[in-house]
Amino acid sequence: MYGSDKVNDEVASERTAFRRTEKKYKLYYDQDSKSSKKKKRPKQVDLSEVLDFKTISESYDENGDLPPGIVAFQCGFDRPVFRLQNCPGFSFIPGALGIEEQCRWIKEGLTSFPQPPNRTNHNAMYGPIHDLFIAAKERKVLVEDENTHTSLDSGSNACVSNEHSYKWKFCEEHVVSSRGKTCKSISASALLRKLRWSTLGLQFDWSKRNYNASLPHNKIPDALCQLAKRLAAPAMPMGEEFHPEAAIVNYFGLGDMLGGHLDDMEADWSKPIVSMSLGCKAIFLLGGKSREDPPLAMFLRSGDVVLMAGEARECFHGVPRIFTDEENAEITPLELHLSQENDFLKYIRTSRININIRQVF
Ligand SMILES: O=C(O)CCC(=O)C(=O)O
Repeated sequence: MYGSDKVNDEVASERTAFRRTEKKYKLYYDQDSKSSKKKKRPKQVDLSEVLDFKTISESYDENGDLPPGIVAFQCGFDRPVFRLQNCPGFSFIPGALGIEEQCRWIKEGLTSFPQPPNRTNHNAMYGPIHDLFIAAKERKVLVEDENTHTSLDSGSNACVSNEHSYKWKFCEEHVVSSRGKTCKSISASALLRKLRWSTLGLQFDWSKRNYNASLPHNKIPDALCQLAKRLAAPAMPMGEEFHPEAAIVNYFGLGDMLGGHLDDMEADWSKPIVSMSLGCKAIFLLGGKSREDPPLAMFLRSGDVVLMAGEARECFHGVPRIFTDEENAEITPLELHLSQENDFLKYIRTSRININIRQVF
């Protein structure tokens, strides 16, 4: 594509209603705080139009009131499931996961889910990385091992992938300093901050935008499978059971966003995507079948679950913003539960994890 076409395309895509709403909520900083030495201040954004299912749920519990266009169902949970009249197949279950469940999946999301054979965004660069969270906790450094006979200390990541030959190993900081500038290295904590996704069950191949059954994989862990089946129930076609076959785990840090997209690589769109939110509050945009349809913005909090099935599977959606600043982070209950587990707490105070579970076939 010629450069000018690309520029024109970008300008055109910013004109879509979805893109404009993304830009409205995306994190920007105040100009003056950017250049000064003071802490950067996030630009104030008007959140008055963002749908808040927490307050909707509270007022529904109190007096049965619902805003226009929203309906509530009792679907065998101890709380109502909310639906939108003009988006069939979309369901929102505020606070579906209790605090202990949230803590459990935050921990798994950081420890077992990114473990090989599950792939992460780091695979392309470093090959499979084992025990990233532990390495970050132990302040280790991932080092390119040019000499296989070298005496780097522990945690072998040496591997050969389809694309390249990799020999990266975690080692102690002092080993790297003693080797000087001759080796490529990156700290485990920087890699943890840069972790964007991991894939469970059938592995999703982002380069081909498809599931690749020939890639080595483990089944979705049974506890996650059972939870997804229970959560999927309100969105399942009558008499059918959800079969979780793949999950994508998204990790969001300060300023990260997930652009508007469709999840269209699964065979049967009558089956829901079960999407669980953990950690910092976020804004979710639910658009229509065209990027030109103005999306509806709603808050997603830790413990909330969204189901997208049927027609809702054809709707563009994305996450333009997470709130890591103290004013909006709202993770106090998690802080109390994780107070003994400082490394998890440190991570989740400024991050969000989304686990979305899919039936592929
Ligand atoms: O982070 C979220 O809540 C949405 C994730 C999502 O849309 C996806 O992974 O396809």
